[in-house]
Amino acid sequence: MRFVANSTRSDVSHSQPDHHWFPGFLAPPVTTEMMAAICRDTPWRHDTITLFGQTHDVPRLTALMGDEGVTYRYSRITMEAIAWSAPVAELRRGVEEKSETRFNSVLLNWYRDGRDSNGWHADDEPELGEEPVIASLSLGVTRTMRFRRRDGEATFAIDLADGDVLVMYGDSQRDWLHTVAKSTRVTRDRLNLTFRLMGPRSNDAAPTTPSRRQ
Ligand SMILES: O=C(O)CCC(=O)C(=O)O
Repeated sequence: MRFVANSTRSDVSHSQPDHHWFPGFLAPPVTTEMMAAICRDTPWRHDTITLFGQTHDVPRLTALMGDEGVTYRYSRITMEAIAWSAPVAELRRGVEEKSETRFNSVLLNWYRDGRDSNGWHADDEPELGEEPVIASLSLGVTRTMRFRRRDGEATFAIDLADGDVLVMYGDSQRDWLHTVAKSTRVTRDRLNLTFRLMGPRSNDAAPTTPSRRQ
């Protein structure tokens, strides 16, 4: 894989989540080939979620890959990690090198078109620990990721294009929520992989903040 050198590092400030953006970290044809292989070969889940007494399909397809024994629970959905596939393991190596961070799992989200989405939430489940570093790789059509501070004092948005990596640090999950909203303009699909380091969940407690997603 060939990786780009340019990137944008945020200032640590109140107005933006602490992040490092590597636009075009991967380029076509690698992105296209990787996306096709992963979408074709992954055993996708289509979970349902119950919020406020109503049950809905999760508006995207998902999968969790990782080291043996990794489990992730969000919004009352439990995912046991399946083994790393060869292309995803290769992407992990590249993303770990770029972010200088080790990851033991990845949550894959396949947005089939603009009707698919990811609701407002933070990745703040107990197994992620405090102030986790999360690296997000996007493949396929560009989608906007929006952030809003939990205290309502700032918003921020970033267009994530094919091959971009966004590394989120420290305050990104603690002080901010994020979403990928539905868009009638988007007619093609996008694959997003968020690499995480997950520890065991120390108890069965729910997350301390109401950061549910749909
Ligand atoms: O699709 C994205 O860029 C965001 C994914 C996300 O928020 C998550 O997996 O927690």
